[in-house]
This record gives sequence, structure tokens and C-alpha cells, in this order.
Amino acid sequence: MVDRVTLNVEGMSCGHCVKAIENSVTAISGVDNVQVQLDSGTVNVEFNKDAVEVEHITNAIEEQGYTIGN
Ligand SMILES: [Cu+2]
Repeated sequence: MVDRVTLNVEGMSCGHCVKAIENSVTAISGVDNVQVQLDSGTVNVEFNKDAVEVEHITNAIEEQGYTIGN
């Protein structure tokens, strides 16, 4: 079943950040689509919630050196 989440991500400042997050989140099995909005500092993710938990997604972003906000 497809679910979708919008995460507030602190520390994104340029196209490199966008690519780093896109690549790390896309690499997670069960993630269907990732859209990074640099202006608003948000990351929209579509994922199969039977295959992946949101925590896996936030962990992948934090491993790239960013902070998940509220
Ligand atoms: Cu950057």
C-alpha cells in the first residue's frame, strides 16, 4: 500500500544536498518516489508501507548529515 510523507529537513543548501538525499532515499527498497524542495526545506517521499518504515527514510537522510525537523 502506497503511503506518502513530507519531512522537514534541516541543512539542505544546494543541488548537491538535493542529489545526496535523492540518491540515498531512492536506494531504499520500497521507496517509489522522492522529491526534494530546497526552497521549503522539505522532502516528499512516496513509499510502500508494507516494505519500508518512515524511520528507515529518516535514518538514510540523517546518515547523509542532515537533521529531521518537526
Ligand atoms: Cu548542498
